[in-house]
Amino acid sequence: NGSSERLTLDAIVIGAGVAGLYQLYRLREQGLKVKVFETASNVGGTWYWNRYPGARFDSEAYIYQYFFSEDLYKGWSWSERFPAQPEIERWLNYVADRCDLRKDVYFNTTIKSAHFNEGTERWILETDAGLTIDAQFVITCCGMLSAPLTSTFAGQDTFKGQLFHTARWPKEPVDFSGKRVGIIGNGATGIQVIQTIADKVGHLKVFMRTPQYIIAMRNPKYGNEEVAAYKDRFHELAKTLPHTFSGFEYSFENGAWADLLPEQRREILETIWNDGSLKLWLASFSELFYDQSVCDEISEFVREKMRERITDPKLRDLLIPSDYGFGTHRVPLETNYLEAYLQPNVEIVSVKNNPIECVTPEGIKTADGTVHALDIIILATGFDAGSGALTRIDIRGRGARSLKEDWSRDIRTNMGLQIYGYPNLFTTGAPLAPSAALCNMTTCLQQQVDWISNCIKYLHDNNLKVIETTKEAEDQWVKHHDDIANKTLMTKTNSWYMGSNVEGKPRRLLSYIGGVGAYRQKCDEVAAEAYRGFIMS
Ligand code: NA7
Repeated sequence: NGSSERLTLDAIVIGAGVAGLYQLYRLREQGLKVKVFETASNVGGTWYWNRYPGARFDSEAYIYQYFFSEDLYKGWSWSERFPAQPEIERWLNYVADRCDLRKDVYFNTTIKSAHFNEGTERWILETDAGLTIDAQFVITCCGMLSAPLTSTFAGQDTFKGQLFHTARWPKEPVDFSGKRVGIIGNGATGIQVIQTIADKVGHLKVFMRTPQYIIAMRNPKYGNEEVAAYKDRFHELAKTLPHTFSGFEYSFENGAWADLLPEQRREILETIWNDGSLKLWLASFSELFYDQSVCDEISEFVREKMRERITDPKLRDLLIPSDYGFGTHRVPLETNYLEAYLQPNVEIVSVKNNPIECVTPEGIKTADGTVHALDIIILATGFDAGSGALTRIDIRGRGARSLKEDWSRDIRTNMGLQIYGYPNLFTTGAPLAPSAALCNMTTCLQQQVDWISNCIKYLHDNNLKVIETTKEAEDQWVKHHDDIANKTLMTKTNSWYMGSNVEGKPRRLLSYIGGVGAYRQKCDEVAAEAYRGFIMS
């Protein structure tokens, strides 16, 4: 608005989601003058934006939690094992209210640029509201999956009906009754939408390029007894979660695949399958991640489970994956997803060999020239993961180097916490740290926020003003990350984890896969050795 208001802060936090709220809490406790800037009109981050039908946790609610306050944990009662978005959004509002966080958040305000001033060694940030902020530290809490791919197809703006990306879903209810609806995308998001709206729409066309392996979500409701039982486990969970492979409750505890007889393996897989959670992926057998023959066997186990529910050979061909392995993509949890395709009003349009060409005023046009007439188009087409939220801000470090340009060549960080050339910029949920399903996000984000907060305290206690990673330490981390990643099957397939869903994006596994517990230990060691690999002045 052209005003030249200026705000001077010790620290600015970008984003008021799971990480940003806790980061604000921690830095305020440490006595810093800190404010959060948030594009949305309220707190919640992912859980504010993703209000599409069927959005819910794939993490058990009682572990997708803050563990810094027993009172906070025990003051909230979940209604089921994997609650839906409205309940999650209410919970984050409860956290904001209970910790009195809202007063330090600027809502409806987007950070457009963040430039490091080498003269003052401080950051200058500009908002879309014309506010200038001068801050010593910048902490990005922008989320791993928060930059939606909203403009995937030519002609989208010519469409006469309604068109929504799932991560920009309107607050007002969408009326599906009698409507011809098309959905593009059947990842974790698309699956949740499809199974939820199939019986509410007139006709549903699912434009499917790659079928998904699935895990049946078992989602019991919680009564007083279940709630009391998980609340009793607060200390145990707080102690164990940070040291597991994936920040979930479960660890690999079934022994080595090779030591077991086929019937023993089968029994273990059946037990885990019947429990229904990401455990089948993240804590059945670690060999799944790197041994092709184990991956093949577990893939066949899941295909068999899918075949039991889908008997029509044509549907089986369309819905059951055959050309990649289970767990090399994110595995979605589902409830009656496959059964949605048994309804007469639901149809699969395979776009594997007949890709979508464009959106027309009437609907979706495929390469064979067919125009599929639609009233509503849903884009469940995913995100520019990991890097997108940061490259959409004009971030400039030493020598005015641009993060967008740096990361257009190669996406690198030191432990996902700092980037060479960008002093006093800390990142959470960033590339090369464990995140998004390879970590239960609350576990990893709290650990990262704690590390950053402790680092800022260390600087303060030692009368230091600036911290930045050395190039060597960043190189070492990238190499360590790649060494582990390249042994896994995840790097041999295409998915957002590898950046392959965004044209031209440098290819690298975006999430650290060495394990959450191991990552934490490495971060702690660096801190204990007076921030080895970082220069402080
Ligand atoms: P994903 O997992 O990236 O899924 C995107 C889906 O959109 C996937 O099925 C894609 O098919 C499909 N897609 C994208 N572009 C096209 C085009 N041009 N044509 C056809 N189909 C297309 O995003 P989600 O939102 O489901 O999940 C992201 C993460 O959020 C999830 O993993 C959880 O961690 C939470 P493709 O597989 O590329 O053939």
